[in-house]
Amino acid sequence: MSRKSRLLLAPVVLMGALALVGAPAMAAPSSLLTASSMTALRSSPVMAATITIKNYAYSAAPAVAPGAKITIMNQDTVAHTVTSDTAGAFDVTVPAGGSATITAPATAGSYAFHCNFHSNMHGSLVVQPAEAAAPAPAPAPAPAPAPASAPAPAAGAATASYQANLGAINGSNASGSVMVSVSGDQATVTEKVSGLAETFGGKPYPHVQHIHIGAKGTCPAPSADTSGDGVISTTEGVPAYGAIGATLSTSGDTSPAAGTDLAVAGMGSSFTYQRTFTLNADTAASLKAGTAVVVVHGLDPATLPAAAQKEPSDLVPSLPLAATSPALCGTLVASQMTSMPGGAPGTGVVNAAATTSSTGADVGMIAAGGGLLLAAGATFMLRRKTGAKA
Ligand SMILES: [Cu+2]
Repeated sequence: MSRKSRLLLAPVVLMGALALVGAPAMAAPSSLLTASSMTALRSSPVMAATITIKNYAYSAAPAVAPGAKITIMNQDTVAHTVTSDTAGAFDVTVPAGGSATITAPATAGSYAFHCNFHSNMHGSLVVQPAEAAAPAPAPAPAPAPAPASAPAPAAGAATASYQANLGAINGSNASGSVMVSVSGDQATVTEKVSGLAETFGGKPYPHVQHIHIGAKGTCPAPSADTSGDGVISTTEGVPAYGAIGATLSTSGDTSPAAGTDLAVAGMGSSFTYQRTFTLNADTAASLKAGTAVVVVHGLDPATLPAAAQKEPSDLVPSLPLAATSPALCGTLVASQMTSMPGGAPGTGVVNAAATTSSTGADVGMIAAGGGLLLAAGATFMLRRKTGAKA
């Protein structure tokens, strides 16, 4: 990457860290919400309103008239969307630090909305006819729409395992495999990747990685490149793999809020990742439904078409498009393995191959996965030893 890119990286890491610190401040906007809701009850609907996004939360908007213009200001360092739960009512992507507008629906009602990238972000918009005698009901703080059988598995529930073969996207030529073992609400993710972009300004290239959820559970086809720039951006892939359900960070937060924190990304062209964390209900449900997709981001800019090399990232505009675009993708499918490394890998591998795949490629992947688990176990032991010494 160029020196310019390197200069840009430092503030983003810093902001990422700040965002991380700020993320738990989700409680703060609730008093604001109440105040605004009351305003909405007392006043007639307005023709223009502003919704501010800060710390991964939407501010409340006053009741608006049908067709009102609503400006959305995004104060976060990552992009968000304002997408109506009712398909087609409104949908806009708001770049990091930027703004966008939507037009209120013509039909009065309370419209719940969410962020396509961050499944924990919800809000609602009340559209009220100007002559309405009775005020519309106060906008409820929109409980998350309960995904089918959403509750996280009870503690002590039987272990379930999922595996994904990670395939190259955007010509990354990378490859990898992932296993997710779920026990109760704890998920242990073991991953091995290779062939990714190696350095970023002379330092190991940060590859943010996530479990994306809640969409088709597929990896985007080349036709997903709706902008025609030759690169499937993270946003363009969302209809296939969905929003971020969990961040496969190396430390700290594993929620969607940590999604673009480069400081906790996988580093370099090849790495082994293993971490156990508490699985949120949405991600647990998506895993069960077969719609959870692992995506590893970050391309070598030199491999992009010339014009696309100059484009900003759709997620973090201060970074180049290459930095956040998908490089690896794979759908997590249930396997028959019932225990993690330490057991007899041979048995589990055979079972998994027999039940989840019908192609030679998949069998090869799962067999490789068995090897990877052993390798990961060894690496993990080594790290612990090193850590104890320090
Ligand atoms: Cu992602």
